[in-house]
Amino acid sequence: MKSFDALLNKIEEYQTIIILRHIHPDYDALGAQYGLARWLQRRYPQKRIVASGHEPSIAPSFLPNPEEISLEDCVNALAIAVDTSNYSRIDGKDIWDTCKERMFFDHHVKGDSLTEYEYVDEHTASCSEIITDFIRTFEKEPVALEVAEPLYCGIISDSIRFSINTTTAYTLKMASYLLESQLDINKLNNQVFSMSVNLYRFSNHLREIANYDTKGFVYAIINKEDYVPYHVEAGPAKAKVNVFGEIRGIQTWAVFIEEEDGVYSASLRSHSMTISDIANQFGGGGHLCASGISKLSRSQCDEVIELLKQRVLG
Ligand SMILES: [Mn+2]
Repeated sequence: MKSFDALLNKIEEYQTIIILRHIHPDYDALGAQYGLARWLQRRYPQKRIVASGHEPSIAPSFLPNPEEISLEDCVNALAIAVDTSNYSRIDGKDIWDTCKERMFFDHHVKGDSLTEYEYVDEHTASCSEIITDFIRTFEKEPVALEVAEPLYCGIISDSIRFSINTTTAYTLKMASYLLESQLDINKLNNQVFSMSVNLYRFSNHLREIANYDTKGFVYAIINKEDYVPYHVEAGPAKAKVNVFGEIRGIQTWAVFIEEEDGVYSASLRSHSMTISDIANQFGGGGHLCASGISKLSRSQCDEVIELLKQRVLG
């Protein structure tokens, strides 16, 4: 792991710097990406700083879609990936592969060793707070609003409004620093946590189809016919896993969503019990108490459910 000084020195060597995020970007990935890109653009107006990737960004009213860059322009550039240290999860692997050197900032359980220019702290609630700390190290004044807003959204999104046990004094210190930029907290909370009527109604349906038979454990199998009628996408539908965390006495909860015919992806959550090892057994990963798995068959979903059940029943 490199110091922030060493990482900034490396950035300063390059004229073109391309910042990438993970596939299916969430607010933390986007917050870290745009927060870092906008800060670098302001600090080094003579450099070309590009926030890139191939998938559209969520909430396009708030953040722009990624900028396309030709691979020719990547040859002498530095690539920086945020919110992932797994090669397979980078949105823009062609860009990453083509760039001259690579760097990443992440807060997941460490994945691949992609480059020596890395900063990984799996004990932070969000990658956005790492980027905030990085910026704060070199910045005496509060940052511009356009830098602070995406970073703050990333922090409140991954820490679920400072409510899960990954939230630390460090998280709040970083948020406090961003607040010096005169953020509109209410506006940003609405931006991240409000939802369409369709998604709201889907989340009610999700509560209805869930299985509550095991004390302390709730799960739902979401088939296409459960979310397609609500006109919601699989990604936002799966993210509604969080509704089960509100149940008193719940320890572990999970959703399994059908993405293609017969192929499911899962989100596993717990308040404090480690569940990432179960995700690892099926090729998934993430955080100790918040993990994901992709490409599960329907019968593998049952296997995961059984393991979670056993974990809860101890
Ligand atoms: Mn994250």
